[in-house]
Amino acid sequence: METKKVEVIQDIHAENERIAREINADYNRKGIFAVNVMGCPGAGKTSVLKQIIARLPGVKTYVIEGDIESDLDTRTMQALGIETVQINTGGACHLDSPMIAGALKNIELKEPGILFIENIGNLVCPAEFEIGEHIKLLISSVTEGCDKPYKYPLAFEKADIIILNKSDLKPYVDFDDAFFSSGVKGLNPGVPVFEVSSKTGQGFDAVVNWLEEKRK
Ligand SMILES: Nc1nc2c(ncn2[C@@H]2O[C@H](COP(=O)(O)OP(=O)(O)OP(=O)(O)O)[C@@H](O)[C@H]2O)c(=O)[nH]1
Ligand SMILES: [Mg+2]
Repeated sequence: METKKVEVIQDIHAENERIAREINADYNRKGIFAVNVMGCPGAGKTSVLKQIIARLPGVKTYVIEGDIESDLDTRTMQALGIETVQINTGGACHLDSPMIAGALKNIELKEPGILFIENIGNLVCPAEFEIGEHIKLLISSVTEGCDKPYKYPLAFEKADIIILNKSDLKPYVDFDDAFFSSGVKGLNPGVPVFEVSSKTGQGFDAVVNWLEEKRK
């Protein structure tokens, strides 16, 4: 029997974006505002979400936690009474829309509200993949250094809002505010940047006001 080699070339990004559009349309039907939370490992994504959600008592909130392994962050959120589901990628360094579609089978978005999706800790790949979100929230922290916009530009370029976390640690690290700001402005002029501390809660009221305005 003759065998033939068949080459199948798929545009992975195009398929990812097609599914992302379907997910987004479903959110719109349900009155869900979806936030893709990105940042490097340990930037404070989970800590920031705890602070934000605590300031939204009248709003139904849901969380999807993305991690390579473990359900530690999911357990943290569930212990606070927040409806949360876990995605474990088993190695992949970013979430994609098929993964989100799978997770959405495990969480019923019954009431309108906000869905926060904590992406894999990584300052590179998550920015390349749409996952059906309405906005991308990038968390950077002073302990990472002020040069990150220059070295990892895509995440800063694509962000709709940037949170600069761990401001309480500024006295202990060399963080050049002007250098950070001009890096951000060069990539993404006009993006709002909020400086916060998830340890003290400082700066979060302004973040929540911005999110609520954006959701409207
Ligand atoms: N001092 C200080 N520590 C913080 C702040 N935010 C987070 N941390 C600490 O930083 C560490 C990492 O915080 P997480 O919220 O787990 O970070 P993450 O980005 O969710 O981490 P991954 O999910 O592992 O990528 C923890 O020990 C937090 O307590 C902050 O504003 N100030
Ligand atoms: Mg986390």
